[in-house]
Amino acid sequence: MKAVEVIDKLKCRFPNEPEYIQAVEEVLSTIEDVYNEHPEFERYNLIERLCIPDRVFTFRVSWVDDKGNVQNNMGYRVQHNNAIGPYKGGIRFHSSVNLSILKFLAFEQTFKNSLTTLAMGGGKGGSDFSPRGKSDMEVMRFCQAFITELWRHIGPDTDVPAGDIGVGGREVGYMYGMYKKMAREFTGTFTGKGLDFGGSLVRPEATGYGNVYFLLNMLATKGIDIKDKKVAISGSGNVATYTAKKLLELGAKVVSMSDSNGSIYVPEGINQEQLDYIFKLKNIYRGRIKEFAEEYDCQYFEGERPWQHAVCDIAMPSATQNELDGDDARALLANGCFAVSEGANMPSTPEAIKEFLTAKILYAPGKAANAGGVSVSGLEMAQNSQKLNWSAEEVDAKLKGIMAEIHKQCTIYGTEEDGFINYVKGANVAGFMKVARAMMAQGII
Ligand code: NDP
Ligand code: 2IT
Repeated sequence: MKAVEVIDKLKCRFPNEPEYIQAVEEVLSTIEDVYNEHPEFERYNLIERLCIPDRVFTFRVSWVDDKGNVQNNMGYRVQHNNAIGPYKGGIRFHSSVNLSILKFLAFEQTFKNSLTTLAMGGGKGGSDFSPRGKSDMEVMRFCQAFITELWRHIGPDTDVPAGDIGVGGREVGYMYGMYKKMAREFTGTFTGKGLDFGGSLVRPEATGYGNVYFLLNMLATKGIDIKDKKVAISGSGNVATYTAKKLLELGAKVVSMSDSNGSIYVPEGINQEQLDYIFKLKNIYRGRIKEFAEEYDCQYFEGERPWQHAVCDIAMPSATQNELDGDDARALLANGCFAVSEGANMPSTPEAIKEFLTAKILYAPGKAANAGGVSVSGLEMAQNSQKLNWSAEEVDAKLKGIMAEIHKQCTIYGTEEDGFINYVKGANVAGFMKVARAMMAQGII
């Protein structure tokens, strides 16, 4: 396999899907050598079968807003690969959602889920519907309309959706309710459910906590303590807020958070009361991060991300894809940043990744660092199958164990001659090998 040739062919076939091509390019460039050590992979044209999703569902979602107007959105589900388990991955509701973004996310999810050690294939879905500014009833009607189309394609052993940007506990609850009604069954077809109806303890916290656990594993390779380290986080949603919560617990200083309108900068680090305010602001009042700056009289950078102005030791991008570019990476490095651990999926552009790898800092790609969320989703599926609930301590201990195992796999496949751990290569090769072995064993299907 020549990675450039595969990519060129994909570009011709899918000319309007830049994020999908970007994600595939990143993986293929790092697995090319390992792939070519296995001529049997090439005989089975494994690479194309792994890059192109098994199937994609596209549908119209029609719903009625509070004024009585009929609204139409697009709905999608990408079932990418189920070689090692049922399709598994979140649902994203955001105005920017399109097929390219969901195909990149489903592709990434396949490798991420492989790394988790659990039996989950990769998928992703969503809509260009934005819950922001909508009433509860509008969100409910939209979720119900979305599921009346999607329900026939999902199931506890077929495809198990969960949350992502714009989809939290409220949206999962509404979607699960409608699914249950249509399918006439109460099974673990969604994860991230409420605790009263099959949800797992620690699932809301899992992505943020898991990212901090992964970071601790990385820091341990250099004997660095997290205490008093300055951390810049982007976003102020599910992943960002629980990342901040765990960091505060461990004595680190969270100096920045953001939303799509701008970022706050608190050089001395936000305190617990201020973090509680952000939780309420984002989850109850659904307000903007600017209101934090007004409440606590701190610096606010309208329309800017944290990377250029927040002086930090560690960066944890936790908002969205391509939110940290080459200039941002150079600014972070110039300010002394020595670790980047990605909460979001593909937040760093290829140019930024190159900067981090050239500088040989600790750099963890999302598919390794943010795998804690889907891992606890896997644990939720296991609890649902057994009709049992595990304690928070039990789930948290398993999460820590899984993140340590993912870190170990990255070091096995990513350690270079001089001892530098290339986590990008490590995660891609480890994730790929398991899926590849399973696909080979199952024949051409
Ligand atoms: P939320 O919807 O809870 O929060 C998203 C945050 O990112 C908000 O602060 C939002 O700001 C900001 N954001 C979203 N889109 C943009 C944009 N285009 N530009 C700037 N800021 C933006 O989502 P999550 O916290 O769940 O997800 C964040 C990231 O983590 C995503 O990349 C997701 O794929 C990834 N992830 C999530 C997991 C999970 O379990 N939830 C698991 C693994 C990864 P605003 O409010 O202004 O829109
Ligand atoms: O990107 C992700 O891993 C998620 N949004 C979580 C997926 C899941 O199924 O829990």
